Amino acid sequence: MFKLSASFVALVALIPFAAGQAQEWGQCGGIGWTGPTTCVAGTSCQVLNSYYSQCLPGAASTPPTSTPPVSTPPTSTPPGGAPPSSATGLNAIAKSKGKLYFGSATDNPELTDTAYVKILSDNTMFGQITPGNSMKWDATEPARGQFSWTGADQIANLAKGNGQLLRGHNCVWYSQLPSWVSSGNFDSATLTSIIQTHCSTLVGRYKGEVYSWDVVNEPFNDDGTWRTDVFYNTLGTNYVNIALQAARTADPAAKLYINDYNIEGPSAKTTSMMNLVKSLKAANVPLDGIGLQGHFIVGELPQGIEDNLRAFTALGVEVAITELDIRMTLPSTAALLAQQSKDYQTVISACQAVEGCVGVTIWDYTDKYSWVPQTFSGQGAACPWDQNLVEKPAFQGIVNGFNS
Ligand code: 9MR
Repeated sequence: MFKLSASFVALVALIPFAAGQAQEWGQCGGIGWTGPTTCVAGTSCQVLNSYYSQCLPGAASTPPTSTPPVSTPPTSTPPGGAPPSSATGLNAIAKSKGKLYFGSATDNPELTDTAYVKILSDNTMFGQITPGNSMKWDATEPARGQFSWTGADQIANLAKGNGQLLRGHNCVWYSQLPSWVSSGNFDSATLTSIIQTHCSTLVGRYKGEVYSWDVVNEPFNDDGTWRTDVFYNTLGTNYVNIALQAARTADPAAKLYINDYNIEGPSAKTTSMMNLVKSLKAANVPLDGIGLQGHFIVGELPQGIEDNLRAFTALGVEVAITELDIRMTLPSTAALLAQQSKDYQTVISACQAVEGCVGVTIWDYTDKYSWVPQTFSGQGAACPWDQNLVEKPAFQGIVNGFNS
């Protein structure tokens, strides 16, 4: 049975209450929001989507509203529903088709590229951004108790200024983890405290600004066994619980996700992730979503993405495609680009078809700044925009996917 609608009912039953005034750029409403619903002078509360209203500079173009309509959670298009969108920006199209956002990852070094930033900042194109690196542990707590926010703040402020949702990425991950954590030989009580401090400080800093957090990233090996990192080796599976609890306390309104790759279709890893969702839900551990990263190869998509997304949502979580890119062996050819366009369309249409798939994030929008060539020798061209920031056939594939 499909259970997500029950959780939406629970969500919309939460009645927001006023608690002072939100600051400029602060959140002022949205499903599940329990903070302030009015804005400081000179700003007005604008509904960006059903989950997020924000205090934006200037007077309201529509009457200030404390909360968005809560009776219409994001849903996919009903069968035979909305006609193809005439909007041209991918986020505008996604929203017109009932999704919460279409977004992109970005990274700090790229933000000096004005042509790049201009496209990234167009919130009809991208309604959400994810920092590719600057909220990770090595960037935010490079030494124990010493927090560093320069890069993370830059991207959080960019999202605010652009009126874009922010996905936080991430609290606990085996990679880009400073050696003071991975090689500290801490006992379980100390490592618990270290996780709690890190997650609550990180999530707390952006309280009210983040739509969803990848609280735990990549906990499983591809064979479905737990990844034996310092967290698992010291605390067993309980580290997941510890991180999620700390994040919930630090920002009760943020959606808390576990995020992984190779869980987009049926696999041993997918089964393990579904079992984890079930056990966390059964234990009342706070968990709202599963992120399916979506790092794919042209012509090699897993079968059954739509059914798989639906199977996750049936466990009572929302889902999102969080890091989509579809790489190829270089050089790119017309045939490869055409197949890539079809593959983007397949992934987007799977999310479009599933109630509870809230949005799609591409892992940067341009080949100019993709992570792929540095990691996979001889491969690349994975993004919908090319090296020169020109849209590729994949762009139309995304449009077609939302219109399917
Ligand atoms: O895009 C990120 C890249 O710049 C980093 O070098 C890399 C290091 O691990 O991480 C990349 O992002 C990863 C993300 O955080 C988690 N899923 C896989 C992504 C691609 O490696």
